[in-house]
Amino acid sequence: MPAFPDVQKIRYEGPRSKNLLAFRHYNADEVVEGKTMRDHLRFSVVYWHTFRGAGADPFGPGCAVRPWKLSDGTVGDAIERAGMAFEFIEKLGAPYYAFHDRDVAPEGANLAESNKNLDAVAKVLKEHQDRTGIKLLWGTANLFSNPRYVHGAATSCNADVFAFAAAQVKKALEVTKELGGEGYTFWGGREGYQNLYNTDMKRELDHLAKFLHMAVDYAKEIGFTGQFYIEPKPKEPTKHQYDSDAAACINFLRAYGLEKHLKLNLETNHATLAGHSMMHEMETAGSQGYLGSIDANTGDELLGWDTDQFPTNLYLTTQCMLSLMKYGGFKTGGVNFDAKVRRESFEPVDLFHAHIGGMDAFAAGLKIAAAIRAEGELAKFVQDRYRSWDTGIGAEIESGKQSFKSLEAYMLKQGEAAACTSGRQEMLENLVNRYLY
Ligand code: XLS
Ligand code: NI
Ligand code: NI
Repeated sequence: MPAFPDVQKIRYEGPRSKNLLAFRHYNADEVVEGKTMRDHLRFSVVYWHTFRGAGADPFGPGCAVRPWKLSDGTVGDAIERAGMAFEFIEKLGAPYYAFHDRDVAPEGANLAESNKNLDAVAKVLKEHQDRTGIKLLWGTANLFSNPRYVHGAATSCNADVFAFAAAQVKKALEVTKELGGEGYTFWGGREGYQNLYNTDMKRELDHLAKFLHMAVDYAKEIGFTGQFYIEPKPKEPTKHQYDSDAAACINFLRAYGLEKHLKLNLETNHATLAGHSMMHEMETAGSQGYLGSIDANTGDELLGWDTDQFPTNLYLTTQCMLSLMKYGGFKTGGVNFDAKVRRESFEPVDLFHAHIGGMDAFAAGLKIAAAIRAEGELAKFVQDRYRSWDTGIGAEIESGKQSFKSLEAYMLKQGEAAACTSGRQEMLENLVNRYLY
């Protein structure tokens, strides 16, 4: 039985369309800068919010109406839900999806049972993938919901919990490989602290690194060649998450010899929780060669927690696409909608409206960014701003031909630095606006 009998395949109808169940900007086959929109954006639907989220908040349970069972239920329920999930993704026309082990299959009474459940559902997922051509962007393991993870997983004070988490990730890696997953993400669910009086931070960080090394080793052993990602987030659920932002993650990876094995999966709402813009996080990662994938969503500026809303802001998507294209686009990652509909949007069709809006906002962002890049004014301004480094003293500093001593001699002769020019922030903001309307 179809889950969405009233919704047909979502089509591109162009910017003038008034059909709210059609794309106005996302035209999968349209070529932008020599690549189709499909290949630029690599949209992905998340299993957790979209097929398991009921809309609960701290004041009450969720009230989402879904054609599938939202609670864990049996393996049979999970298999039925998988069919409906693929119906949704196929009608939406997203080429990818992503999941945690426990999103797709119910946890059993013990590890062996949980693994068996996962295998049974993975078999069905594989069939749906083969039938529809929808691919797995990345897999991951839920190392934060079960009470055993109360003090974290890889950073738990309890070594047995570390061992359980390792076994769970081992299995999740095998399943991800089996399903042809193009990546595997580590989000440090409860890897952080609530209170430093009871925390040995150094030991916890050492353990986290050990855990990631074990994952890398095991991937090699089984021939899983997908990209590993670490997903920065500064807080929630813990007061301080160790993977707090892009810069902290890159430092951690380099400090523990993991820099060749992981890239970052950046999320907009996590960036804002860290006091950064998404563009800041993308520039931080991109400039250091760590830009892997993005979890597309947005927060609410009046609420201030990880509300994971669908992105509709064209400034945000334009900035994301400008940064992404500057660093050469996705190699393995994609635009993954780690986003959920509001508790009040409880009808099944709201899932379509939410994803259509997010996809259209990113497609428009892509076109706007491409237009800005084609004109080249912004890039030229930046190039010009640094022109003192292209020749003369600047070029000599960059190429290592100068020292403090020689620079003192140079300045003693000059007497004063050449005059600075305006940063022209307002002019550039106006320039960007020109492409938006
Ligand atoms: C939570 C994270 C999570 C990861 C996957 O805030 O965004 O959903 O993306 O574990
Ligand atoms: Ni995320
Ligand atoms: Ni989040």
